[in-house]
Amino acid sequence: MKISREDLEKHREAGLDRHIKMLAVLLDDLDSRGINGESIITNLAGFQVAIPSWALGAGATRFGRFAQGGEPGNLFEKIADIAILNDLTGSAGSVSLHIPWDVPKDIPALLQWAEACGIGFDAVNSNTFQDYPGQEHSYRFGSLSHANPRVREQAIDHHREVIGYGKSLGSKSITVWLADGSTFPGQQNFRKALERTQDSLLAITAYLPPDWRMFIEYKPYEPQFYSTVIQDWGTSLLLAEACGPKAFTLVDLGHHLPNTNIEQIVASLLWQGKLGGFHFNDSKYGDDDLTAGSIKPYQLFLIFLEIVQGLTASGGKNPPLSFMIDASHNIKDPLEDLLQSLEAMQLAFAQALAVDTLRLDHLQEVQDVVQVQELLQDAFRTDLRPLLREARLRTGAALEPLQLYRDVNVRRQLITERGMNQRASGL
Ligand SMILES: [Mn+2]
Repeated sequence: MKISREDLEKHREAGLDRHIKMLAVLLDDLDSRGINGESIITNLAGFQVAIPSWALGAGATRFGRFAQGGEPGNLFEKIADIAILNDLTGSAGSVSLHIPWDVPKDIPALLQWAEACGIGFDAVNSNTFQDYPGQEHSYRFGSLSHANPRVREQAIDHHREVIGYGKSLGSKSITVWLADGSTFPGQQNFRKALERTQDSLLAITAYLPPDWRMFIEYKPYEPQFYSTVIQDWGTSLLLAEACGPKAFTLVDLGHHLPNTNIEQIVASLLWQGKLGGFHFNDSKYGDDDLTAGSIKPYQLFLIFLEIVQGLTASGGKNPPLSFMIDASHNIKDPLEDLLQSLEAMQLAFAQALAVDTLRLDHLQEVQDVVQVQELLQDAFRTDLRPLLREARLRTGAALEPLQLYRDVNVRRQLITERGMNQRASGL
């Protein structure tokens, strides 16, 4: 299944008149406020987000799973699904692989297929939070932090293997998220667990190719319920500092305790030049893995504002960021959910770019609390979607990705191709 050139052109033509009118009004309005809409469009057209190989099928909770059919049954079909997202949006040109859920078997064939689909390979992800058939040691009581050196060595070896796959596919980074921790007080020596984790990460860093980066993800709880070894951004930053210039902190929006000021974390990490990237999602209570921007769109805007401002202020000290989605889709069509996440991220990026940063800086200096709020909320409340549509027009994508997805009935076509019962590996 592929979006046909003909369907895409028909769709773009049908919406063009309305789009041109709306864009002209918006550009005029922005111009009168001293905001360069054209430059926002250029930024949006270059904005890229990696799609996780583990989030293309129906997700599940502890209580059940509700598949809708047409799920990709292998990595080739997953890449085909991502190509659909990319053809519709122009902003989803890469996949983030999860090993061993998606072990590439025939690498030359995979590379050829990905290239034909216009999809590249972003960060590879390791997995030591489950045991796999044939594995010698269990990760029941941890992996990189495990008390038994043989378990740690097995986990380090797994990371070397993941980096090896990434190298052969053209990836340039690995994301490490550990489930290591404890579920009961006293179960684990905090200090020793952290020390062992640091040693293991150093061994992995030593194996990284020169042009690679390692992203260290943190999370306060779950699957362990009393402590997590890498519980927060501070712990991740300590480890990234210890591992040197190739190591960075990764912020997953769902990996915080309720009401944490994530935008401030982003600012601090950028200040130190140690922010590697993001896993985007949204949540109400915990690590809910919901559609980006579905619960707290204002927070998403404030995070992007810190990204825009922080990257500029860092003057190249912080390398370009990796934007990835890490979501799970329990009741929505996974591809529709991802389209909504992409749209929300682009919109938040546009809103952040629509803030007059010189004026913001001035208002902050003179402590005009009221006008600061006006300035931020003005950018947030201006409907900037015509800029997104224009960016998509220019990259050859759809004016309204979700509408075209529905109009050509992608899911029904996928079900016809793949059937109802095929199950995608992943969350
Ligand atoms: Mn994540």
